[in-house]
Amino acid sequence: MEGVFDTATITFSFNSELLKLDNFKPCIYYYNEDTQLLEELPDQTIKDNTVSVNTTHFSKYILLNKYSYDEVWKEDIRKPSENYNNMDIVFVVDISFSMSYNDPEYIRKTVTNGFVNNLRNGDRAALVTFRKNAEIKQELTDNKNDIVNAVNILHNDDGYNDFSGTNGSLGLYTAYKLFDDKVNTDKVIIFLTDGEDTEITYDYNNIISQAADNNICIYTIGLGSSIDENLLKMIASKTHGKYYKSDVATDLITDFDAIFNEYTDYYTDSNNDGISDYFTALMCSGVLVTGTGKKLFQGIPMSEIQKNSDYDNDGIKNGDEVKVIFDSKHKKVYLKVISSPVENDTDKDGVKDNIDQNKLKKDIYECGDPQKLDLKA
Ligand SMILES: [Ca+2]
Ligand SMILES: [Ca+2]
Ligand SMILES: [Ca+2]
Ligand SMILES: [Ca+2]
Repeated sequence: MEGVFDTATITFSFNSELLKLDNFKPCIYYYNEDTQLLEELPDQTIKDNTVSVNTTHFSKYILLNKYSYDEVWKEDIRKPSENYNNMDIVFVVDISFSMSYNDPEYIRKTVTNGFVNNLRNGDRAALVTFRKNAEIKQELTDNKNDIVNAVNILHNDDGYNDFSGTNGSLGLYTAYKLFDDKVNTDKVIIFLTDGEDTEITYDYNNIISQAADNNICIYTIGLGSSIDENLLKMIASKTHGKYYKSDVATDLITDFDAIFNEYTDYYTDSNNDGISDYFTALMCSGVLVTGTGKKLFQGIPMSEIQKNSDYDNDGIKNGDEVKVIFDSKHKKVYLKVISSPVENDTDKDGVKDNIDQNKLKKDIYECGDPQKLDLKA
């Protein structure tokens, strides 16, 4: 396009049959070449089978079904760590009276201690309990014995005193306040409760946004049948954690195992390719995708990827071809592509990736699945 413009109107047309579908909402996105993400343009007008929008910048635009694109980003993915170093973890444990019948055997203690005993050197843990009040039973420490001792002496409320009740918000807030500014440390909370709050001291939305802003990842576990599932799911998804439901106390064993395995995979890079096992698994299952929604390792068994560090054998490690990125503006964890980790000549120009100065020359690679559409201004 020649000349200088202040604004222009872009209009896309689409097959009007699509409007008969339930989950169809046409939406124009701008392809940001720096971040490789698609950005939804504001103030779009849909009329019959066309979508129009005014824009001030000229680049690549694409028309997509908003429902499908949003669907791609539905799953909870932990943010990539700055480095693979240490973790601070706070266990927040419900000791309200109802726990005396929901977890009479104190399986809470066994699973918490199991987790603590398997932490790596340099990791720190803390323990907070809550009922109507919240108590710090152990501040962050790398001394596993101190944590285990604190866990061993916790006991349930008797149901008939000034502190009887459930105030998860206070427990969570107390845990949040325990983190200091130790650098290069991942911050995690495991929040276990068996009931809806009888009292709410702190607004959950505030706690969630503060936790998210400070890169604190919260795993939530709901035990039994009187939990507020929607709340627990929301806390987890907005902080890049995960929600688990334990129907009975023995389910806590599986749930804590799952969280522990995720923790291990998050820090382990078995094939030394610069991508941790946690993210590799998400790439293979098609959950972790590029900014335009392209699935890079999908269909390839994880065992194949893990055999060596350079899947396509072009002399560049997988992790030097794609980077796991967190974009704070759009709150998305995605893959930024330098070159394809599954093709040794990404742009098919006859020059292999390891010596190609312009690996994405044809410039269409990133827009694999949602195909690029021409600007019609
Ligand atoms: Ca790896
Ligand atoms: Ca490679
Ligand atoms: Ca390659
Ligand atoms: Ca090439």
